[in-house]
Amino acid sequence: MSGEFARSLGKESAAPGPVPEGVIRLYSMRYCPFAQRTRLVLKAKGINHEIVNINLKNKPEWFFEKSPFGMVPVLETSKGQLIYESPITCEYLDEAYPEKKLYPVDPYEKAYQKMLLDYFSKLPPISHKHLLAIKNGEDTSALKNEYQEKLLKLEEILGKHKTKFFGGNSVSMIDYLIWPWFERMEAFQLLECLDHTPMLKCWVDVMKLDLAVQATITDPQICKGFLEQYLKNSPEACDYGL
Ligand SMILES: N[C@@H](CCC(=O)N[C@@H](CS)C(=O)NCC(=O)O)C(=O)O
Repeated sequence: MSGEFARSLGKESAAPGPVPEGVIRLYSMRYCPFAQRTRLVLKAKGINHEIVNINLKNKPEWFFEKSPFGMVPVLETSKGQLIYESPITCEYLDEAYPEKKLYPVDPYEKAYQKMLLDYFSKLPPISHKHLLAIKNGEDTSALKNEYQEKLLKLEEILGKHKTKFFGGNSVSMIDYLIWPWFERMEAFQLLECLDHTPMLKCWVDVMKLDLAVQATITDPQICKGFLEQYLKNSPEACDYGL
């Protein structure tokens, strides 16, 4: 496994060569929460992979041949197949590498995790708006309340199921798919929203013990530093801390 902490490739870079047999490549960015989903799944399943970091503020032209919208994450196989959109990359990995399945086998349970993901997908845009509002010196209380309210529904689910994780008593796909935004709550200045959701707070604590989470976690202060640079559109943002 290589490339995780490598500097990102920018406009002036040459496209990397073909993906070696027996390896899968991930085009990523060290601070991207969507790409972290894919990195979590790669780690959790112990898949042999390499990472190519992309400078999203100074993208190489060749990257648009890998990713039509110029976004990470994208997976590339040794056959040249390209897979993008983070939930799709994660599901692809779970099916292409079937040992240690992360999605439940039961069709309803799997559908349930996808419905939960659909619900969760309303949260990241709120946290992003919250960050921009702070940057612009605006009042953020309404956004904070909205975020907190959405978290209550997740709290309700944990309470109803009486399980440590969202898919049962061990970690599964849905936990990894939503984790990156919980890791960033401090950097997004939303941590206090967890004060009203004690079971969710416990879930955060147990997630921090997971080895894949530990392997991909970023210190909140470093994440804050990155965000400041990213919001300023600095071409150095994606290599912050290197
Ligand atoms: N819906 C996409 C979102 C991915 C995404 O927003 N990635 C961001 C980085 S965190 C990106 O590539 N941004 C580049 C751009 O918007 O130009 C997914 O789930 O994979």
